[in-house]
Amino acid sequence: MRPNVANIDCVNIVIGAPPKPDYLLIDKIIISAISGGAEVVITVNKSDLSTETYDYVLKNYANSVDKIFSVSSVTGENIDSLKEFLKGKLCAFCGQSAVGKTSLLNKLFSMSERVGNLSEKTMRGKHTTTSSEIHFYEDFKVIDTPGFSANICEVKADEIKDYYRDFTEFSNGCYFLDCKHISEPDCAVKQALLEGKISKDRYDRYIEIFNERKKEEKYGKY
Ligand SMILES: Nc1nc2c(ncn2[C@@H]2O[C@H](COP(=O)(O)OP(=O)(O)OP(=O)(O)O)[C@@H](O)[C@H]2O)c(=O)[nH]1
Ligand SMILES: [Mg+2]
Ligand SMILES: [Zn+2]
Repeated sequence: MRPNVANIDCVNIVIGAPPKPDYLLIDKIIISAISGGAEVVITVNKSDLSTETYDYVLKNYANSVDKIFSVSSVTGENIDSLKEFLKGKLCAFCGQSAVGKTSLLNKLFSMSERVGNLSEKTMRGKHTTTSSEIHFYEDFKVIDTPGFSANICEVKADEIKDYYRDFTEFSNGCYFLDCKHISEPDCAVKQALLEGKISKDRYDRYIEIFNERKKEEKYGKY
């Protein structure tokens, strides 16, 4: 998968607005990470600029990932808690270009890897880090990866639902054992959605990813 990483304990999805978060990509990374047996955390960087993104992530992802951090590589806010969490694990930092993956690693481990700029016109990153690199520091093993936007979800459409922890806490109540929570009757996940217990954004993107994967399974990826 792109970027190429293997045998990791943990995936740290870094978000940092700007650039505008691509939640579809984030949901795909979560599916890949959980299906691969890795722990998954979201680190919302750039807390010095705004807390809006962090508020959204808390509201929509609290039941979907193992942990959520709000940090700033500029002010150093919560860098210590993130560091404590990373201890003893092999953790890959991933996410869009220019969210601050390399900046965070520099702050965490006093490194001086090259960081990039936001392109002013598009407010998107320019892929400053170009290949995955592993760094070792005492009890820490971290992988910096290039920002990416490729389709990284390789899970079969019908199995994607198993990697939505926010759904699986309700799916015992579905009438059908293999309910995909789309058009089946007596679906406890859709009921929870109606009651506001599941994020509508997460559910809508689930349908989008499901349909995308179905299409790929039928016609191939490209
Ligand atoms: N305000 C603010 N800016 C930050 C913070 N962290 C990083 N930046 C800025 O965000 C831009 C991108 O940082 P990088 O660390 O290069 O981002 P990256 O995720 O490694 O990007 P790629 O290597 O392209 O994938 C730089 O201009 C940083 O100075 C932060 O906590 N606050
Ligand atoms: Mg980088
Ligand atoms: Zn269901």
